[in-house]
Amino acid sequence: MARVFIISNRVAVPNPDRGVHAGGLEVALKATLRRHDCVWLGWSGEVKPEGETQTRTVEAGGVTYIVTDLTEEDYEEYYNGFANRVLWPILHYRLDLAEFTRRDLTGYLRVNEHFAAELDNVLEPDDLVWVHDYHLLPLAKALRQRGRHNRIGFFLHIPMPPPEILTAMPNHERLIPALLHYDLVGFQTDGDSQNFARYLASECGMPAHIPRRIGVDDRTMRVGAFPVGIETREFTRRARRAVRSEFVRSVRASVPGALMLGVDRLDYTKGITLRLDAFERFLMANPKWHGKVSFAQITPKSRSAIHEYAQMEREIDTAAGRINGTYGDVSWTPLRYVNRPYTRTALAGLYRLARVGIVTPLRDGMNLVAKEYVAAQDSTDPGVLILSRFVGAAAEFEDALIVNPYDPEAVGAAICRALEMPLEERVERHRKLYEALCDNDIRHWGDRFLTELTGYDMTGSLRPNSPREASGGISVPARIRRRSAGFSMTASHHHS
Ligand code: GDG
Repeated sequence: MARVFIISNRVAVPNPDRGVHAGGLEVALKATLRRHDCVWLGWSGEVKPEGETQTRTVEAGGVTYIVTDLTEEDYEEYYNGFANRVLWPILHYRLDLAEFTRRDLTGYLRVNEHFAAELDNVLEPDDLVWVHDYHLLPLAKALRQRGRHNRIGFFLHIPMPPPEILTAMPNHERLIPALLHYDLVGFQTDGDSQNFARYLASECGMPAHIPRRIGVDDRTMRVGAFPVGIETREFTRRARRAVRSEFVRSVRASVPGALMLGVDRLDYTKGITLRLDAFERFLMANPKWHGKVSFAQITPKSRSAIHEYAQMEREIDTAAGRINGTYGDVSWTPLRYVNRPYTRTALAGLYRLARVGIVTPLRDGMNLVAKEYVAAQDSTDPGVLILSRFVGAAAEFEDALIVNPYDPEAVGAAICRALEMPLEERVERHRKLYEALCDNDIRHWGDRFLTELTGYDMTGSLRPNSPREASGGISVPARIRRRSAGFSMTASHHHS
């Protein structure tokens, strides 16, 4: 039977010693891993001296995991270098933070070749390949160069900026057109798909309108939006249970008045400094709320090896100290800023406790925190979501309080509006947001992508011998169908 190969930078090998943390991709792929015969290949997370790296195969829970170590050079050039110092900032529209070196690009291409070689050792001709995220843009090209004709799909979890930004990336012409080697390229939103189409038009001579079919070559490449969701009902149940826990009770007892909550990896894309600025302006403009609202910002550290992150850490620390110093009282700490991670259950309980969820990234592919916050609410007395217009989730969440994160005064005013919103309006907004969540549950995400990739109905198990037309087989929620301006094109290999 054909297998589904999932390829990503990190691989979530189940490990009882690892505790309760489930990686985001693991949750997103749970249904796919359960329903199909899957092999998951990627970096082991270990860095070894040259000559000591290994590739290991582990079987667990019906899934085969193939994990490979990186050398110190790989880790510096591919991961910390090109992926996180060039692609991450540029795809998040931050040209000012990109630090390009040829050496890092070479490392990035080398690790992609290494992944392709590992895959080439084990791939059968009818296996499907599903590649994830910006670390592995050129992987299909590397596989095609090894003579592989498998169906290969790619999903980008982070934003695809417009060509005006993308073309400022040194060597973009080597990397972005390499995506034409995939059979299907998926993005979080239609906006991202359209940005990619505009790049293909301006840089690869493809027609400027979103085409159904162009070119004359033998392979059709399709592009579409596959917005990532969460396990909605499971998360609601978890939050309902968690809010009764000892931990959440003790937090509730310690907060005088309402709680506002932010949860983000410590990353400059998340807009935390401007969010603190907004909170400060809210406090300045609304003395009546002093002593009656506390803002908890949970921010586990990430990528501390990159100096932009260390600098941002210092900025946030300074702002946090200033806010508490200026507005705090012995009996009231306006801001609780913490860097430690919490369990998923503790987070679910805190979301449910919070009267306001504040999600104000400057740019984000989707943002699952916004979705988790909505799922966690009590529908009879829900909290209010303040949401940046620049996250993928905003396309599905029109009923949140949508804000421009670059305008701290407006965000400050939204905080006040959220805190004072009448019950009836909160219930109505939450009802619509919850409906949007259920329309796009993560359980269907993998199946939608794989169905589109193969043209078979992939909602059950793999049936490679009974092809059905994709249009008859895909089960796409109406809301997504309306929004999905997918398109196909016939790719010519000479573009890359
Ligand atoms: C990328 C894209 C896209 C956070 N703190 C803790 C914790 N978390 C969990 C959250 C959420 C996840 O991490 C974060 O997901 P996001 O979507 O918000 O952001 P990224 O990590 O940047 O993810 C993003 C996503 O990929 C999926 O495609 O939505 O746009 O940037 O689930 O709950 N989990 C635990 N403790 C914490 O302290 N257990």
